[in-house]
Amino acid sequence: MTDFFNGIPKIIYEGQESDNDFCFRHYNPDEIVLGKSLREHLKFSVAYWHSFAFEGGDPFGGQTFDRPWFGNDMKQAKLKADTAFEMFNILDVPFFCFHDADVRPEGNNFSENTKNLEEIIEYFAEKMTQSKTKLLWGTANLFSNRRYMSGAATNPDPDVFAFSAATIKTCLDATHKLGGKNYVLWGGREGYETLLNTDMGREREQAGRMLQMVVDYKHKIGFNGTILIEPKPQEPTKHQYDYDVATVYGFLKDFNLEDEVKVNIEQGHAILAGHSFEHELALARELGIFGSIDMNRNDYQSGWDTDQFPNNIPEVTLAYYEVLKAGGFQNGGTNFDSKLRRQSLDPEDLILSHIGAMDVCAAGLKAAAKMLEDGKLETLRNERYAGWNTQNGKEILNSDLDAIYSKVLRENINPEPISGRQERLENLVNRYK
Ligand SMILES: [Mn+2]
Repeated sequence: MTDFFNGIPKIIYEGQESDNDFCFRHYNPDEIVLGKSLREHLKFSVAYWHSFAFEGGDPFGGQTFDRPWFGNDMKQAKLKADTAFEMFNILDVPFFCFHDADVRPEGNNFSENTKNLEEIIEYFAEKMTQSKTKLLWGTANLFSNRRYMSGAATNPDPDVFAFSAATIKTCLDATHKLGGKNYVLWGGREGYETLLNTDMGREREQAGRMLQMVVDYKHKIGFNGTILIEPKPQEPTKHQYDYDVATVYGFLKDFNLEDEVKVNIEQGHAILAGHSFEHELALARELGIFGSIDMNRNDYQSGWDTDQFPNNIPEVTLAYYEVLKAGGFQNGGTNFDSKLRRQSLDPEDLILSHIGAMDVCAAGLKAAAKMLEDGKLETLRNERYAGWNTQNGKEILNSDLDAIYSKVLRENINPEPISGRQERLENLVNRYK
């Protein structure tokens, strides 16, 4: 046992009447909603990078947090793992996620990185035999080290592509060994800073080829998890090739990967792309590529990817409404890609941030479930399209311009506009709590 979370009890559900800061008010993991427990619906996951590797830096200054595991040796990496698994236990979260660079010391070359990763993965494997917390997904950090400054798969230098591909192999192996449910590719530097030095067509081809290799390797080793791409439009790059769900779908179709790869959708990235979270989730569901979510929120004034913990129940409700309509998570889950503000220095801040986020998500999911069960919203939506279910609607879709032209003349078709009833629907949605 470390003494980092000294005095903080295991967090249990006490309900909305409780006055205790260290309890759940909405998240009762055993509560059954739509035939499934909240634990199974929400599939919460702690993000290793934000909770244990983030030092508190922002564009104006560096480290504010002072954690006993900060440093670059194996002893500290193991202390970090000990503390992480203690937090998983305090929160009773079913999952966690990591990048290679979050968990192992940085080596001087590829073989040192690999040796360090293998040693810490061995340590994780041992810890996981004593823990209820499983791996939601693993990934490779192909963006922080200076070698990736011009991209990983999309780098103009083939040797960087090779280093990246070899690193992904080690991270897929690690994810497979730990029984991960998914493997994520987030192309933090797969884009460009200026078109003046960029061959966009070639870089896109490289990204497609890398993804094909990842999918081939997944099948080769018998990894049953899902391969996920995480869309993000830009920042710090000017442009990323995996801009949003629609762009990623076009990319997957282009490289014949639409049946192999799904998306991991982040609230903050959806906002950066000029969409709402529910837009991205609904589109992924309609396209059949919904995989998992990175739950967080962006600050709506500062306008950049602030990765804050979610705290807005009505927003989260609309997101889980789309998740439930997709049939819920299969391999995916709710990963808190959320970090403390740099002034939140105390160990208890790490716990309280997750308690609040888990409660907000639970309240949102319960409201979404009521909305879906009640069916009023879906009924009103279906009514709006009812014409398409008639013989007339079907005939129009199966017709051609000439025949439709004759029909409009013959039947003197002269449509009357019908209200979209937006305010009525907004009032309705706000009734569910
Ligand atoms: Mn983000």
